[in-house]
Amino acid sequence: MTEQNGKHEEYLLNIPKIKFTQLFINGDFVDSISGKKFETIDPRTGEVIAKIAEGDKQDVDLAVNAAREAFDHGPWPRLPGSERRKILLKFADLIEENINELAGLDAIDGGKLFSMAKMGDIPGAAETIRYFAGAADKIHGSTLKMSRELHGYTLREPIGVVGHIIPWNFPSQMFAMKVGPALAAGCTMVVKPAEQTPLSALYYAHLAKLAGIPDGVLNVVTGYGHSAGAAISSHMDVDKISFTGSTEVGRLVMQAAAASNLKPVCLELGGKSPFIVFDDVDVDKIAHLALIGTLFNKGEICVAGSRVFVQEGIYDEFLVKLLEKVKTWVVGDPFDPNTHQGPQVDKKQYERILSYIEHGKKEGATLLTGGKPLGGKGYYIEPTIFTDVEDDMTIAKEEIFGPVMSVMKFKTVEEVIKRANATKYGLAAGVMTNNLNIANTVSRSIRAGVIWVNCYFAFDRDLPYGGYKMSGFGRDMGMESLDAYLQVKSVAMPIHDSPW
Ligand code: TXE
Repeated sequence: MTEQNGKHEEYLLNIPKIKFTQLFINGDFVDSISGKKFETIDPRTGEVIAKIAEGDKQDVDLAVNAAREAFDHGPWPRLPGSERRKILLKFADLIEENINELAGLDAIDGGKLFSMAKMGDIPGAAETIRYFAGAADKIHGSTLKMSRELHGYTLREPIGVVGHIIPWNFPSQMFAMKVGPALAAGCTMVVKPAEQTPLSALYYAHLAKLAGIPDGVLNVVTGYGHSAGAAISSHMDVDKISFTGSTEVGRLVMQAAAASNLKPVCLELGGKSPFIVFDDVDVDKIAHLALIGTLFNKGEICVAGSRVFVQEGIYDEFLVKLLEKVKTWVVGDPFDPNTHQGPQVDKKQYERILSYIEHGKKEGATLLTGGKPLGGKGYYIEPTIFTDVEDDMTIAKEEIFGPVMSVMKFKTVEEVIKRANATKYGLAAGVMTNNLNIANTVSRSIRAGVIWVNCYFAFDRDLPYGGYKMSGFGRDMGMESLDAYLQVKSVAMPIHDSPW
């Protein structure tokens, strides 16, 4: 583990000052009506970074009213798409100009690697905004060939006021992938960032205002899920919910949406993705990829390929390579450029992961490496690999959301397809083979929203992703996600005289 909090280390200069701690409603930073605040914690130390305004139902009402007014009477939905595009491009430029500050906020708030945030998350967020900015002036309906003497066409209109409820593992990317298409479509919105990582969302709100996004279009209510989040899901004036988080809360959001105004929801939930390795691969290369597939972002990623199925012919060699590689994996301060893995986001996740590790040990899996907390303070956990994992063990079935890999042996294609699909989740899968027939067969047989063949985490703005089964429904990214923020209106008129 690298040294934590070495006061004289240059990399600690990247720790940002906290500028925004209030709710952002109707273009202004304001305190919550109750005056309450909650603490956001630095997972490197467990210490308080800042006290943040705790929004609840009353604040959500204000934010939704502002968004409603901006939707019903404001300029944003009525602007030509080219005008929205210009403003969104400016927003993206401002994000890039503030890259250090934003990367620092995500690193201190969520334990994310500063280097990764700076190279990936923040420029990625800016590019996502640009991708959807480019779509803002290309939202078209169709001309319909009707069966009678009628002329028909469709209009695609913004869906209205959107509630975005987002998690803590990718605060910037999640913000951009939800807000980008909704803004491009002409929607107005209320964003509730996760209570663990509220800081960057408030900074994005400030940049959105600077970019010229009109007041009321983008509101941010920080606070807890059971109060602020629940108030958004059950609000009668919210027209659509886009949620990313746990399957349990996804169910609550859907129930609240159904019990209130039947608003449509998109849910991107948990996963337990298989990473399948056939015995014709370059073992060294794929062992490295498998490790990244589980440990990237300290395992806090919904598409983690944490169920690693290895064909029997290379099983032993694969384990040797995994062990060799995990020894070079550095856990430490996320601001240190040498670190591969920072602390887990908070105490709750840290304890939850450690308890899954205990389940693995008790249920008889072999602990190849890791399995313990690291360091005196903060929420660090050793990269952990279990072998001889059986399909019905808890660690093979449940989403751990931490640096814990389960390795399993298989013999045949048919067997591995069956076992890979034996999960309630269906978010992603990896298929590692040079045999095209196998790659095609497995890709088409796995019930999951994204299949990566001979690669993993190959995200792209143009690649829609989302779940099958209890991993949810709806897609983020790609033009599919823009569709989710649009309504289709059909218009019909007689070509000559009215037939009626
Ligand atoms: O998630 P929650 P938690 C999974 C992962 C993780 C587990 C628990 O397995 O270990 O979920 O994490 C808001 N109404 N994922 O407890 O609670 C909450 O404030 C409305 C996978 O942090 O689902 C936050 O903004 N909203 C995942 C968001 O929901 C509510 C990413 C997510 O928090 C609410 C995160 C309610 N009643 C966790 N209760 C992924 N798919 O990437 C909470 N929230």
